[in-house]
Amino acid sequence: MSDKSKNPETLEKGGLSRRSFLGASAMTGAAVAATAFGGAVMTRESFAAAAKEARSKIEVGPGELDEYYGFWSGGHQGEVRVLGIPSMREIMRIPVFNVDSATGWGLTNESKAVLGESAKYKNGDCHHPHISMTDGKYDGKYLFINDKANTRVARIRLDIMKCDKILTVPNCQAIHGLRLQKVPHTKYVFANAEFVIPHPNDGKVFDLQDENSYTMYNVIDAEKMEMAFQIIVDGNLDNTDADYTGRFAASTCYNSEKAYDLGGMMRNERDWVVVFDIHAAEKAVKAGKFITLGDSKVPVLDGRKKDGKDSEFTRYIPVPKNPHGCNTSPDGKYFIANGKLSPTCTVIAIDKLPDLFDGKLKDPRDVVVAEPELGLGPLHTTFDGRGNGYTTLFIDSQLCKWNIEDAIRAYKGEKVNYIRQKLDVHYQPGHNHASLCETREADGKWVVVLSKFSKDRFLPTGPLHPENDQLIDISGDEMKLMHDGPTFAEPHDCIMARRDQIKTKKIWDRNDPFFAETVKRAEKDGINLTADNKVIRDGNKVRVYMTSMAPTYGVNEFTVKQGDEVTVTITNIDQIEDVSHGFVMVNHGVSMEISPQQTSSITFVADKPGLHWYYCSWFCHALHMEMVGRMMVEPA
Ligand code: RUQ
Ligand code: CUA
Ligand code: CA
Repeated sequence: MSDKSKNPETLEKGGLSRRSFLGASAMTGAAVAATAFGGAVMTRESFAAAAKEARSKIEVGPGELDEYYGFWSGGHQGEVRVLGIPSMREIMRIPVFNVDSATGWGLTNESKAVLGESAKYKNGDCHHPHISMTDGKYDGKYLFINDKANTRVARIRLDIMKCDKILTVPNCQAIHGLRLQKVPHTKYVFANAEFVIPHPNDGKVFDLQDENSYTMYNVIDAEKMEMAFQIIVDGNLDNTDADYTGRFAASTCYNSEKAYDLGGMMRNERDWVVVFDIHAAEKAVKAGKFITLGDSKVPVLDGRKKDGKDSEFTRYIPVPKNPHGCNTSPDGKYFIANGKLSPTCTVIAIDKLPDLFDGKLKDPRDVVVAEPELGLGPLHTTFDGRGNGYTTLFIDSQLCKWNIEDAIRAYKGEKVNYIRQKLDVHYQPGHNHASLCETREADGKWVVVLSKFSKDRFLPTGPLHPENDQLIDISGDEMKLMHDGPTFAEPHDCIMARRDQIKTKKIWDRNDPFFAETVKRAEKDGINLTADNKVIRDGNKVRVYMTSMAPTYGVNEFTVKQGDEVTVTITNIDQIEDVSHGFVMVNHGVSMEISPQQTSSITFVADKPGLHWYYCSWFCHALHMEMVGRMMVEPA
């Protein structure tokens, strides 16, 4: 990196060509810093100095810690990744909707209990990770994320960084947009079901225009991870966000046409943002004004227009063609809908919404206070807490910084330029996310732009390329590109919290609910998990209980009969931070993690006679290789 930044090849006589500009900024972001020099001829020295400055800002030296936690959606890979910002180093992975070979997620009994019914699905598609809040600030308790592929919402406990609840949303297909209630605290998770489906979906009706074909806004009790209620809407639902009063949430709809194909979905010049009055919806549920669908007991409210009349809890605000992102400004004033097929963003004043619901404002467009033209393909907007929006322009491959109050003045007819800067990003950006931008504490330090294409930015990896998550410094007047971060299988979105906002456990608590069911089962077998090493036979079910302590298992051999169903339960009695053990039964598809003071269990069928080794898969000791045992299977 340092060699390249000094390479005169990246400089051309009289300034930088666009091509070399890309090459140089790929390395350090120095070329972007160079734009501040107003096209002046740069010397090799000034170029190197700018590059050095950029590097020093993102460098987190050996032994130093990052300032922010970043939680990255793993896209259709199904997991969540933990990164440090600004280094962009990946610190950890949290399996959620995927099967994970290292930790045994999707294989162990504890993880299967979390996955429930949906354990049968081996795939997921996460988009939107969001951290729970109290009073509009991250409280560091949970992270929630959607699964578009199998219509689920998952919760991750941030103290242990494990998924502890997964809910399959009933009566719907494809959870896409997901956000949390910010105020007074995250009582609800709001989740958009994207696709319109017939109700009941029993194969008798396939017509999307049928009045019983619709999709729903899902309100989930965040603590119980159970459905609170659902709201039927007109059109479909894309992204959503909530306000800072606790009363309103808004969602974009790109398919007001209820069409089934591209041409149809682009027919209307305007689609809409639907605003939900959550308090009014709660009231309607209390008053019993709901229906239920099929065997589901979840209250379902009808938020569609009837004969041109709005429901008590929804309003539809027309906005230009096929909007995508929906973002609340951190001052709590605006919902911003991103135009996608229109070069504009629509700014909705949240303080005008009560009048719209009360009927004092007749035209729903009266709540729109600005519609700035930003560039081609606006997808998502993030904020610096200093009054600026940063909108990704998918088609232009740019990040556009603009001033919200100036855009409002321009909408009123004043001659003001609201655009502050456009920065090239690489390439085709989707989401972007600024540090703490979803909270009252938006601090305007970093923006990550999640680019969908990386083309030539990394060493080639064959036809499939990584995505490129670019780190941009927004602390000054100029945005400066700092880092290119390759990522796998489309993270879509990420979130950053200050490191002091996330408090993690060093080792497991023996009373942790994560393995409480396993502890109960052991108690029934009369086992003290931290002391006993025992094999219990129960017909053709064999339960092997053992401890682990580096570098040995409490049980180093056991015998079963071919065809027995074997459950191995291991309690890691090591107390030392970072001494995790693993358990792998060779040729049985069995693998799991057992971290200090954790109990993990896994069940399999001993279907092959003979001797089968098991071993510790997590390097735990100088004698880690010797941490082994044997399962003897007697032929049936
Ligand atoms: S969406 S690239 Cu799945 Cu968040 Cu906009
Ligand atoms: Cu225990 Cu390696
Ligand atoms: Ca449309």
